[in-house]
Amino acid sequence: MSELTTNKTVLDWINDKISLVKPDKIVWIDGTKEQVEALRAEACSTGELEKLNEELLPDCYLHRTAVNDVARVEHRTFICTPTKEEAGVTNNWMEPSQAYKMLYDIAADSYKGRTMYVIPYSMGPVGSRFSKAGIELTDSIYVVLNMSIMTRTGKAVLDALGDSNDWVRGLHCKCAIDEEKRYICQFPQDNTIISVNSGYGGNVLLGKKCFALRIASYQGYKEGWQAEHMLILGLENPKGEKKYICAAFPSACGKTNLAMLIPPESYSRKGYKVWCVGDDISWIRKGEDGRLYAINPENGFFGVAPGTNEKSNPNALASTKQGTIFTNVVHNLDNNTVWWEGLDKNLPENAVDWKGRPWNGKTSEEKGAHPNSRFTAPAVNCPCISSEFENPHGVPISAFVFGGRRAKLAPLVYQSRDWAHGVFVGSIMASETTAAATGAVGVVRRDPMAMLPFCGYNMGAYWQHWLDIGASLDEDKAPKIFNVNWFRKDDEGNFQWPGYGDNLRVLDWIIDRCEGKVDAQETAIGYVPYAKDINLEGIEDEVSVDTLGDILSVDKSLWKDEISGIEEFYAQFGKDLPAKLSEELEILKNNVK
Ligand code: OXD
Ligand code: MN
Repeated sequence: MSELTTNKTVLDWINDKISLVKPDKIVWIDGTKEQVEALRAEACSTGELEKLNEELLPDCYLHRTAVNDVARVEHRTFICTPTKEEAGVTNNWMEPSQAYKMLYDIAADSYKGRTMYVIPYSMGPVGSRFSKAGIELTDSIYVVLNMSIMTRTGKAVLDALGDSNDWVRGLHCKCAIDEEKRYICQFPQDNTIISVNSGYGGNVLLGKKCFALRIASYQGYKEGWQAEHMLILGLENPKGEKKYICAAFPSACGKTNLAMLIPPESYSRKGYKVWCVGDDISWIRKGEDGRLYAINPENGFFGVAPGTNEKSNPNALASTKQGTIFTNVVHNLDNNTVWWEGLDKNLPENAVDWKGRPWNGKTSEEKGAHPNSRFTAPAVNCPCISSEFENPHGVPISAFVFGGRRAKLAPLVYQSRDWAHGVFVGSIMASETTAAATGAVGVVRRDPMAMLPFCGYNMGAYWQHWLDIGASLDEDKAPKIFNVNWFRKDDEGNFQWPGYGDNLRVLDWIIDRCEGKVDAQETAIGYVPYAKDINLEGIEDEVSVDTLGDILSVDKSLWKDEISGIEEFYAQFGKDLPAKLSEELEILKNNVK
């Protein structure tokens, strides 16, 4: 098949990679349905995909990865900048020429006997001023089909790119899926990503974490915008007014659930609605009116399957009913559908587990789906997808929300005093580990802005970038910054807040604060709601006014302990820590005295 562009920078780079990996055949992905269909058929003929029940799950497929290749590999992820300083203390670093040599040695001849797929893709709607193009070369049809869901692909992307050199190079080689030679390397200065020896989504769908966060965060730093690990949701009130919130949480805090929240009955009855613009990544820029606008650069959801069900997230579940690729879930042979732990009580008995072994949900001791099994679902399937999803200008942001899992420390919600304090609040974000994640429960993991594994440059410079963005905004136009904690526990270890849809009650207060409609009490850590201002209509039996008072309380003695943790965390940044953040820490210290 012939080349789809005359862009010399594109063709030269591809030719160079062809002579490195030596494919038997080259296929350009043109973005047509016919090509996707043909590739699906080919993947089914080799067993790479299995077609699921066409009536129950039309156009849906199942894939299993190698058992040693089921998650992102942070310890094998590198930021390859000329100096270690540019990558900063929170990233693994490799010197670029050394990294290229190592990767090219691994990649050399690795496409022999295989096909090279050339995927032109756009992060963001094609033609939007927010959007950026990428080209991923891969030897995996699974990658092509996932990228076709997660991004906008095909000739239109190349047409929009024209002969520009502003595009991100991505080379993916499956090689032998050897975990000892698995590397995910980002070269921010070269707009380049190289991923070898993996076939798992987060390592190989190069548009997502590698480009839209690691490379893009660096592009944003250089070009005056932001790439953040944030969902975007729109909250519509009964008057039809929509306000948009961007929110960042570490993994296992329910980000996809919040992005697709179903309002409680007492709210939906009055006409409140929640619209999903994105569930994982935001690209944010200043608009002509001086406000910040955000787009979701993705085109689909790469969600964790286990725990997704009719109650936890009916919108996500509905999104998976068509055109979806399931990875490492249970294959129910009775009706040729899929299942995972936490889907429903109908445990399949005649099934195949994620490792491809016969599995009986009623008798097996082992889990059937991998805990990190995934669905790759088109965003258009989502019943609550926002009408602004494709808006090339993005949506105006009223509030940034940070959060984590803290049993006692952080109140249900608090607002920062101002932008710089808000950046401090984001920088000290942390979550306590759950039993499911590791053996050790309650260990505090710092994950500033949920960007620890995704910031493509020095975290200190990233914080300074946040501070600089704030300084460039008029105060009345800058989004307000909040922190939430859905996970407060009583002394018996029970969650005190119902979470899920009821989190809307907190978002409602946040929007009221943004509009200056409600007072708050100033505490040592920021503004906390008066209990009377959190609407408990319909959950008075579940959450008493006393309980609400409890989860809104700020315990200064706990914050004193927290300060030691923050100091220890900050210490590693040395001179890279912005002075403003040290000042904010001093203010907090004084406030909790
Ligand atoms: C994700 C993650 O998969 O943050 O989105 O790990
Ligand atoms: Mn994520």
